[in-house]
Amino acid sequence: MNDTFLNSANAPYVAELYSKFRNDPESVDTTWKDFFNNLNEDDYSVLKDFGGPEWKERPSSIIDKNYITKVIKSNANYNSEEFRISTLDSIRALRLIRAFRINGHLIADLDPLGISEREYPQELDYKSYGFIESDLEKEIFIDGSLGLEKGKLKNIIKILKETYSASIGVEFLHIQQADQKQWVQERIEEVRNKTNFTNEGKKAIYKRLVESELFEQFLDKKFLGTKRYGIEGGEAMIPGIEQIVKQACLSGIEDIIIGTAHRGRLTLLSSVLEMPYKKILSKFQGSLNDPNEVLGSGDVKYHLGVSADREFEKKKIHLSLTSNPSHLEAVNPVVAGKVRAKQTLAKDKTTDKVIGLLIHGDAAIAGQGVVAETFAMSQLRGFKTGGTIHFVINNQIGFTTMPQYGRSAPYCTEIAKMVQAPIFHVNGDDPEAVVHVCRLATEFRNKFKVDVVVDMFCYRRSGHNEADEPSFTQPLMYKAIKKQITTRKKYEKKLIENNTLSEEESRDIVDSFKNFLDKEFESTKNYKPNKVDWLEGTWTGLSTATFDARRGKTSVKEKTLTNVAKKIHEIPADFNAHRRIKKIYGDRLTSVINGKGIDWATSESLALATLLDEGYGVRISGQDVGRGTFSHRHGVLYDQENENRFVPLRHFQNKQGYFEIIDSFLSEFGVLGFEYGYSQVDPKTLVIWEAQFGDFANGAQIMIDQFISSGERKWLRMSGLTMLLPHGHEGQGPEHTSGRLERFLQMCAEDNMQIVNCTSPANYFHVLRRQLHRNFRKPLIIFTPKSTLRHKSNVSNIEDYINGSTFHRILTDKLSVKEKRKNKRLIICSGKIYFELADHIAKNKIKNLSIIRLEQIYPFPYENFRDELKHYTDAEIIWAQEEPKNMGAWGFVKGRLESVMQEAKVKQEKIFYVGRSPAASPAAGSLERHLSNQETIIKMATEDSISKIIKSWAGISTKLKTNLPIE
Ligand SMILES: Cc1ncc(C[n+]2csc(CCOP(=O)(O)OP(=O)(O)O)c2C)c(N)n1
Repeated sequence: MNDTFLNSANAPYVAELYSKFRNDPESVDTTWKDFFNNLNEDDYSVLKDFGGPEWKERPSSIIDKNYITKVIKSNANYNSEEFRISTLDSIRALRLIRAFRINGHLIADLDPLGISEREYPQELDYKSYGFIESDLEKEIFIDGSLGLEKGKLKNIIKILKETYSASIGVEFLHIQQADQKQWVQERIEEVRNKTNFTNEGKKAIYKRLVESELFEQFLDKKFLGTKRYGIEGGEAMIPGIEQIVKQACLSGIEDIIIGTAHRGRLTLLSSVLEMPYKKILSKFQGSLNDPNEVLGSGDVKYHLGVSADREFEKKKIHLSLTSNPSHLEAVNPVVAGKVRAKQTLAKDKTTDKVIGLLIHGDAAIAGQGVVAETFAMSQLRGFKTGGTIHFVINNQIGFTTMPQYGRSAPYCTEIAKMVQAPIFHVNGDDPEAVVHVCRLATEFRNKFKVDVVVDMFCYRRSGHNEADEPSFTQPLMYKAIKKQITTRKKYEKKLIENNTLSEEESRDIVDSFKNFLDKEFESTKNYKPNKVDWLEGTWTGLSTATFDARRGKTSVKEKTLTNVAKKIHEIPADFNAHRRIKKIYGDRLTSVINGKGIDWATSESLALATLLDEGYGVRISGQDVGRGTFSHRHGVLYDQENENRFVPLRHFQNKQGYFEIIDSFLSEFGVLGFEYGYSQVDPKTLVIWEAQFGDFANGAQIMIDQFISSGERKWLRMSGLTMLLPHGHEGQGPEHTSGRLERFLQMCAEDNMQIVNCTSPANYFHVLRRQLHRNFRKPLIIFTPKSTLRHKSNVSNIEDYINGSTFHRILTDKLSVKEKRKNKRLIICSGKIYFELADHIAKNKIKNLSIIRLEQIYPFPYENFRDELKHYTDAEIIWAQEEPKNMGAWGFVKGRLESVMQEAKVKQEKIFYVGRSPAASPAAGSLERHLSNQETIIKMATEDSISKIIKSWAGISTKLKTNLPIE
């Protein structure tokens, strides 16, 4: 009888009949014709899958046409009514199976509280397919699906529920890659999505649960009301993460960089990173012995970064938990950047040695845009890391906001589908299931090198923090939570019931851990933390910054400069570069050889090439940086015949540092975070991020606030990240004008970063090289030119690059002291306006006037100014800027300059302002207005008397009908 029904041999027969029918309905027997005609669209697609899903390779015996014909000929029953009915049953059952694979997760038992209401989807009801109750006992052929040739309908449903709708719900059929889909399906169906743990394995899970539950309880008791964002209700995360670490280690991964949410961080530190309990406890007691506290301004306990070495079966793995700000999810791209840098340093091209692990909250992963940015970069050439493992502590609430008000999609993980990541939803009250999916997720990442997500449904036993009263806003949920037995106790009961654990044993485990905690608490009294470990590994040899001029040795030998220049401007003979680029490259090289007129872009490539020549690495990323937004860089050339790329700095000589130049995707927050992370791992690579226009850095403000400007103080982690922000008033309207210099300056304190606005290519050369030629690292923000990239005076000569030349924090006119003293007016300015002032002065032959350019605005060069201002004690001193008065450097420099003027004994007490009036928008919309304003500023600064300048301000104030000074 077997042969008469659908099986792997005759399934292709039906499929073939069907395809014949599709081509020509008359070509098949009339009863088959009726049969096919009566099927619906879904049935058709199942028919197409007969013999296995389309992605699966079929055994050759099945697709062998001769074999099929033989089988068919030897059996007359193929055309019988009985065969047709059994085929129809098979089609229905296979449709049901498919429905479970797609949507079985919708009825999975995911919520430990069981309070979320869900409808039973019709498509998961066997009756929707035309089966009736009595069919449950019917034997149905299912063509090898679920590993079965045939089975009773009720058994098929049972297997489906176990596999797709028990404690685990899997979303994977959105994946387009056939092999990935097949892998997930096979891995879960062959074991019914369950690992049969050994007794030892079960006890290990139990111990982790004990540790997390009891440690949090202990903290609660000892430090009542202190915020710690406990994991209670989501304890299964700990054995889950432990499994990820173990599996990763056993498969050869040597490093995991972890970014985590606030929730459960302390238990993660103690249990997975094995940070001594006494150390955590001493933090709670506010230990002042901790060098981390003494050097920096410190941070709260649940933000600190830590690293640890773990060992499994004699294999070692290094874990580093990245310090993070409170700003949820902001750490994600930082982790990705760190992973990429570690992979590069370890020459881990196949991404088999270093991985990223991100732990999220459910509200945060659904709400924060940076999550999408991090997924979006996960497979891009310049940013990919071979897949991140994501773990969501889905406690079904965000502070006081319920999921239905916190996201538009049914799951919080929907965003992961943008990269077709498989998503394993799992009930956090089934710790074995959590560990099982964590293993699958790790194996999946390691096999396919793409992102994967575990979404652990759990609950939050207390309020948002331990001092919060949750029933103000979620009274019903918290009634249910009060009644909820802990995950550990539930699991303990299960293990005792199935004789894995005796009651005595469990009591022993609990008691001995309690005693251990008591002892650890006791020993905090004598606890002395170890020295700060922040300058080890790749940071060895570096130290903290000093307060001298800190020039670094940045000049190079003339021979080196010209040699390097020749190599980086050489275009291979067989590469068809664009005609104009050949000319540009030729002109650049000539300028270096002649030692005259070296422009901005040439200077930049010389700075990078000389660093590479010295063995340092360089990485530049940002939108369209290869060519350069202003078509000035040409760091990547394209063959005009075949579009092949040629990156001159990448291979200009055999022995050189690693160079990457990456046209980033259209993100600022994510990319800047990534580059910051990269810079934290590798201090010997100059990491540069360039904004398309400076104003777009506002999209990355979170990175600037929480990491770049404050990271060293908060977490003692230095970064030499360099940001290039094109900035300047050029009549292009409010946007594209301002890199918001004022905001950066407002954040400057405690030597946290460097703000530079260079007006000479040589100074740009030195400031870039200086980043790696000192024994400390500081973020460097450079406000860069746009139209003045090509200004005739924005060029340097070779002597400014060689023979001990250095970066200059201020640039002064080349005048003798006598000439300086004679000058009646001194204009101090910063950036592009210098060229306009100098042009106007030259054109109009204006005499008795000097200009000082402030090239490094922070750290403010007090001493240089003091020494220089001594020559201008009788002069009128003006600050000129093109930005509106409430923007640019004015607010920052005014007080500083006045205090230096006082020190230099300058007669004038207050510095005069010449520039645009305060404005809401950075620049005027029309070009005419811009030009006329610009002209007024230039003329006022160079020609108008001081009394006229003062009057003009008074005029504005009258116009505004206010007596208040306009400041
Ligand atoms: C960007 C940002 N916005 C707001 C907050 C304040 N905040 C801290 S935790 C939290 C709720 C987070 O919910 P969820 O991600 O579900 O994690 P849970 O606290 O439930 O573990 C909020 C709104 C923050 N830290 N970061």
